[in-house]
Amino acid sequence: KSSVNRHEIRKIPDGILFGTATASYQVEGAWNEDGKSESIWDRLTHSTPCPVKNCDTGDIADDSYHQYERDVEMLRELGLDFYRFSLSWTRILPTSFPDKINEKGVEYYNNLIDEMLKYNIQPMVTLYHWDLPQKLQDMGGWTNPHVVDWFTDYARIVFELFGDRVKYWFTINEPREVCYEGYGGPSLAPLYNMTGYADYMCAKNILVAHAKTYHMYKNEFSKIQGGTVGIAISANWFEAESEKEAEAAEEARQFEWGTYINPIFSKNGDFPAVMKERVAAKSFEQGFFRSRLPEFSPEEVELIKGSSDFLGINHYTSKLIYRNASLTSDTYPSPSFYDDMGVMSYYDSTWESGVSSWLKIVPWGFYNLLTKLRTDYDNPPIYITENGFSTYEGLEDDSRISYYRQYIDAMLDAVDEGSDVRAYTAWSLMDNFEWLQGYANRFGLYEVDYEDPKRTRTARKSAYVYKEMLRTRQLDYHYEPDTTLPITI
Ligand code: PNW
Repeated sequence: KSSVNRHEIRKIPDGILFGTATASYQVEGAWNEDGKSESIWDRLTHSTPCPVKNCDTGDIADDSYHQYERDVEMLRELGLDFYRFSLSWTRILPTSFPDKINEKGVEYYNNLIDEMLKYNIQPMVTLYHWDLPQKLQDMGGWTNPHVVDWFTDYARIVFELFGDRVKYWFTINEPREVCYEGYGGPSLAPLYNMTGYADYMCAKNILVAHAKTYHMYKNEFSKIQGGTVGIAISANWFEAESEKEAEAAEEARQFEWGTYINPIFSKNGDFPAVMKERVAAKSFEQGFFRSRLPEFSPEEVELIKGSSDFLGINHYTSKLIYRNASLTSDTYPSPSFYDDMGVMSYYDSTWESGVSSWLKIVPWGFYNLLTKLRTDYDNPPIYITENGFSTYEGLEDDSRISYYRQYIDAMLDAVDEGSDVRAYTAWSLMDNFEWLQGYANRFGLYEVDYEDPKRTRTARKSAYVYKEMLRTRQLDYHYEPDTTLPITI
């Protein structure tokens, strides 16, 4: 564990870019307008009984489809270097395939990108942030190996349409959540709930799709367009409960994010060794004829290795890890991802919590994560693609301000020791559709009024603080904004 330095006033090194992020389904609305077709989140939120808290849907969400000018105005109010947003596959390609390009959808993204560039705010664009075309899901979605072609075809269209202006690309947002929460567990669309099989199939396919997209860009677009391509991987910190649990904690890290980081960023590539051995051994024990974890061919290992210009990290919180000697098949269903991993986790009861029960404030975990990534993967360029805190409604969000200050402070500790952090992204620009939690949990620097058909956005106190931090390039724990004054450009 590190003791995070709490400087009273801390200089933020030049060169780190600052921005905020959102995702298409969480903010756009206009779910069936202008030719957009159905995604897995449209299907899920429209199903009965409604699976989302308060039966919320993203049908209208923040109405960003009609309010992109206001969104860009907020980026300007904050003084951001960049804005990270994602594209809706079904808005651009309503058939899922490249045979029909939806001009209205393309126009929306052109407008958004051009409006940002007018004010020198760089677009950082995620190709896939969870809203798969329903039609592709009907054919197995990320568990079908053909998804590699479906995804690279879509990516090609996107590079052709927007690559003249977009220089930062992320292929996939959080493969771990797509695969585990969507196909393994029951907490994201398409709610497959087939852990131990479907999550692993998805993991393989998503990594191959990512790598092929990366190489396509490098081979066919980068010379003309000159952009960079990476991926955004969720990586929380897993700390050993005590010294004797060091090995258990390392296994948690390898299963939880090594699955996706190791194949791309390690020297030898492939899934982590401990994971391959463990899942194979368990599978044979359980009577399978082969490992439930699909293998990469040697060619695929090479294809995936090094297939990112930078490592995007979404980081929110930390957990404590121990191995329970009496871990039985009742602890976790068997087979399952967590049974394969074979360790227990919990939150220290003294850690302060956000409104999301999983979000505990543990800034030193962020420092430990960045330190580990630097030493284990030869100091890759890192973009913090998400970091943020949830509250209920209300403009006075001191807990969010405190979270941001402590996490950025911890990040700068790692930077001082050599971590190559190039960008920091606050999640989120504004409140939005928080997946199965609906609109109850709020992550925004700006509050969104969901009672108001216009979805009016109002700066929270944290927006003032973030703005001042970027303006002065200083982290100041004592700065108090005057929120009676409007936030202006
Ligand atoms: C992110 N965890 O996911 C998503 O990328 C956003 O769309 C979402 O709104 C945001 O978090 C807030 O929930 C997470 O393991 C992935 O702690 C993993 C975790 C948390 C959030």
